[in-house]
Amino acid sequence: MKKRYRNQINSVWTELILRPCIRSIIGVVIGTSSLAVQAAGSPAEVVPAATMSTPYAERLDVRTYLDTLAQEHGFDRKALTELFAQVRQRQDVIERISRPAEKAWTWARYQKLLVSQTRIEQGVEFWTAHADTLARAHKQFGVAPEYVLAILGIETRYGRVTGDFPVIEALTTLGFDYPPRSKFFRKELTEFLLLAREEGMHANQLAGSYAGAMGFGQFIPSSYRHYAVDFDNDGVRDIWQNPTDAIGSIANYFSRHKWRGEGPVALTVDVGSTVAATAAVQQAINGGLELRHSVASLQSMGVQINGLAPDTKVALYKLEGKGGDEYWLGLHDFYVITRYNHSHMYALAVHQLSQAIKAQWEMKMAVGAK
Ligand SMILES: [Ca+2]
Repeated sequence: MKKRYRNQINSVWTELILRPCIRSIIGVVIGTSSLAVQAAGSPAEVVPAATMSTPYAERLDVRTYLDTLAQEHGFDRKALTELFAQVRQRQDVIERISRPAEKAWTWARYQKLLVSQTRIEQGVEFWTAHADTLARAHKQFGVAPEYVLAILGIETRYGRVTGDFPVIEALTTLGFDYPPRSKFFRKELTEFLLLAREEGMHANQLAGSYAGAMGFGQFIPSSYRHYAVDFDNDGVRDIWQNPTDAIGSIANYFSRHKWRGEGPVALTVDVGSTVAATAAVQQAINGGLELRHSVASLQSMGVQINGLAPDTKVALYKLEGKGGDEYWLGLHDFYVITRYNHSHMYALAVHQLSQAIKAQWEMKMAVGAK
């Protein structure tokens, strides 16, 4: 669980939780990396009443942090005090992050929400509008348009739902008043302040998710700093407003996480009930995101796999689909998708949405060619 927050955080969570008006059905989180922050305590436990009444700029822990920030990164100490004097604690941020994880979500439900016809059609629309940029990203980074689109679709409905929390308030609240993840979020707060300075943006004017994920692809500040690219060469990396930069940045993120762009991403496999019940297969199922198994080793357990080399590295997942249990193999690029959001259901939704968008796009192209 510890590393789950390294990269992306928000995704589906934003849409379900931050914008209940848009997704009115749900008040809970689904199986994305957002789950990582759910673990500890109720809001009442994690926010001592005494800290709530003291403005951040006056709190000793915050002042110490700002001292360090000024020393280590050369920020003007007085400007930091002025900035943080405007930062309010956001109880709603703590409430959202503390909400019980929606562990009960089945794959069938998750899939229905994320791999929807609307999201497929909007993906084709976005492809139509940005075909040249997507083709250029494919050429430069080796990531096919449909995968970039699926990320955009699942994270923010192609830029429609990017979060409206002031990022500095979200990250300060979580960094100082949410002990279970304070170290992580305090680091992201530092990254955010560095990012704003580097990009010439006002730190108190930038919006994102409750957890500080920003823009079309919901990059957290450290991801933004490390992976965002200026894909239209205007001198600014803007993944808030600029779809061209957003496309390049997502493709770059995948590329930097060793996306191959060849061979299968995920495959269904047949696991009979007798085989599924064996101790070896039980142990192999849902055993984390790393590709711990080889095709040969799963075959030796009785899993039916065709068309893959015996030494192919895979992970085996069991999912509760609409027609019953489904077994899936995740391959190399499936693992890469999980670097964006540490969840096998997330990766499978991205993969399936990508394939559906691609199929519809090809159909559209075929009709257009006639
Ligand atoms: Ca740019």
